[in-house]
Amino acid sequence: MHTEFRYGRLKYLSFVIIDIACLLLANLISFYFYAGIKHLPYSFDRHYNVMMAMVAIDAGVTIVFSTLRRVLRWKKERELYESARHVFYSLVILSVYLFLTKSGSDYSRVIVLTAYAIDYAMIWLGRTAWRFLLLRLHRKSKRPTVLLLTTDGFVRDGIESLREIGCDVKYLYLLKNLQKKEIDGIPVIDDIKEAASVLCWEMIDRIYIFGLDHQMVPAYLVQACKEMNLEFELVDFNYRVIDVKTVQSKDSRFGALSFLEGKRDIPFPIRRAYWITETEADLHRGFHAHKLNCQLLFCPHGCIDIIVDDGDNKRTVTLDKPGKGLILMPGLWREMVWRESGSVLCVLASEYYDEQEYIRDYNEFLAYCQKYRATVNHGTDANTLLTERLQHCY
Ligand code: T46
Repeated sequence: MHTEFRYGRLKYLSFVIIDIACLLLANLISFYFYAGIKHLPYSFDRHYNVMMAMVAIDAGVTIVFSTLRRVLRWKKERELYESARHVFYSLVILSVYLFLTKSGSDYSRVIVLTAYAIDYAMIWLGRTAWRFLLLRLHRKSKRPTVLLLTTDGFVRDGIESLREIGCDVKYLYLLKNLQKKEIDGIPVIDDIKEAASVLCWEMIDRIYIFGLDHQMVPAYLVQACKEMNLEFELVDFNYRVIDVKTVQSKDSRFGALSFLEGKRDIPFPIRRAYWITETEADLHRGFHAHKLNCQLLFCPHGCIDIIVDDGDNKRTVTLDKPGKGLILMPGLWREMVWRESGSVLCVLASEYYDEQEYIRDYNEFLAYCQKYRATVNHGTDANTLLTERLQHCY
């Protein structure tokens, strides 16, 4: 609840006040129906204590059972469910309270039950109407506001790519944050629950993923987005050359040490590592694409060309030093050409070896690209094959 409150203080409080106002009004209506207008003050005086208990319980239920979590963005069916949950818990707690204080017989049960029944209808209507109003009043900026989900290694590229497509990056969520509070003036959120609260209460328009395998998207956020009817979007990313951090020893006899860190440099879970050795110059390998497998290639010794083909364009990346890496996301045809004999190719992969997941026929690969370009329509900047994989998030 505190994260909800932190990012939407006034909005959150306004919902609490509406709930309490609905409850008080429901009680008055219930007195009226039960005792009639003449006896209203009398019924009111008699029920004052229990009504105050109901108000206290109402506020307590909101806090303890988080019945307002994501209220601003949730769907209509969820409104019905959460309102029912709220009233049900309140009723149960009130019954226990009356039972323990042995004061149940002091109040009319019909009034209490009718009040809760009316309260259910009223908070449902009240929350819906208030939410509608708040969303209407929310002034949309010309550029869509975005929460960007990425890794440390890609954050600047991600911000840049989003700016290029006209988005305003309001918050960052990094898979492994190096205790940075902000990057380029954009606040970094540490906690996944806070990220979900920001999306809700600050009414962020979109959530973008830059360069992550779908398995790296936190399940909590996937669930939260589902609840808020918000879909993940992608900024284009199908391959990327990265700098592998390298520590060069002062004394040249000690050589150099290069290292890669999961979640920071590698945007997918590592399930497999393999390396290709004992090679001759001008060796050609590869000639396939992957449907799921994400990989990071590097050459700690020698020189190897990697020809990357996305079905439309071919690019060559030369891995000629240990401090250079190439990330290949699925849906890319690759060919490796050994420029020097004895060159070593090392690969970190997101999937276990599975021949079914390879596409080894080039025409089949082109048809595969074509199929997704034709069927997936998910924003102009998103790579269609990546988008397809992102469906796994849901
Ligand atoms: C890729 C490039 C960069 C296994 O049994 N387990 C494994 O983990 C791998 C990678 C391969 N194999 C077997 C399958 C074949 O019988 O090793 C044999 C050679 O495999 P392949 O012809 O696929 O090797 P390359 O060099 O063409 O491709 C490899 C990877 O397979 C591929 O994923 O992207 O390196």
